Amino acid sequence: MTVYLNPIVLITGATSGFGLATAKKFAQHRYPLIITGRREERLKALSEELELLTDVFYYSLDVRDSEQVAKFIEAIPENFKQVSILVNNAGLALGASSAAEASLSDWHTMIDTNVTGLVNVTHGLLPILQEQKTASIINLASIAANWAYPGSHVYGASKAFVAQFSRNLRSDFAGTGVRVTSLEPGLSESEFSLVRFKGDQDKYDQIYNGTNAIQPEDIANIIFWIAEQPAHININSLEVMPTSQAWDNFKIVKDK
Ligand code: NDP
Ligand code: 8X3
Repeated sequence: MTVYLNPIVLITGATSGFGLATAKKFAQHRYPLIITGRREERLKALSEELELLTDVFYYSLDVRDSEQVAKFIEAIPENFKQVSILVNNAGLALGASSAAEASLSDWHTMIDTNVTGLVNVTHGLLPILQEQKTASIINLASIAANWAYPGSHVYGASKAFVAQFSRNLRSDFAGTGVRVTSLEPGLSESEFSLVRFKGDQDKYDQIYNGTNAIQPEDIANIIFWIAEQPAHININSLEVMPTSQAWDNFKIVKDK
């Protein structure tokens, strides 16, 4: 059985955006990879590409389904089992209209994916992570965890869960080798906003055109940097925006 010298990295949502770029980044540095997502054909293609650089195990799964997650963890081959870097990245936003017009099913999907899915994977992996001398859990939260904006309702709240869950895990694992980070990006270009706007390219362009937004490779570099910190350092949270994004005034509305 191959025993790897580099830490084994597990990435959820590796079929696009941040997860895909992060898989490529770790592969360039020869870290063995476990990549997941629902779109199997993309996982297969990515695995074939990255196998030129490192060993890859891919597995198609829906993080919302705790039974699928448990089966997946059981199915990890022995030589990939000792995962020490978990990138909890799978997630999505659906809709950006006011809460009054939002669909309940979209709200459920965001909670099921961003909250339940992340919890499913984390809980399943914890026994393995705790066995490692040093382990990292890097959770993708968002600036929406920290700042309110119209149309963020359940998405922002689901990411606030991720940020607070990360801090709470830190408390539980203080003094152990398990490190936990809440990574909180702002405006970034990926399939994220196409998913959010249900494929509406015009809405996507209205937001991103001319903004010089964060790119998936920027986030991959940051994730790699977090994972590479010396064992006694824990990056608790890291909020990152493109220079073209900043806060605005509080909204003041007149009485009707
Ligand atoms: P993408 O839409 O490009 O990627 C999302 C990934 O999540 C895909 O690989 C998708 O794979 C996976 N995914 C979604 N639902 C599920 C599911 N039920 N089960 C398994 N995998 C799933 O978006 P980003 O790369 O931009 O987003 C990655 C993370 O970063 C998300 O958590 C997002 O909320 C967060 N984020 C994004 C920001 C942005 O502006 N882009 C900013 C801040 C945070 P598949 O469809 O194949 O299952
Ligand atoms: C995504 C960033 O600003 O669209 O998490 O909420 S934002």
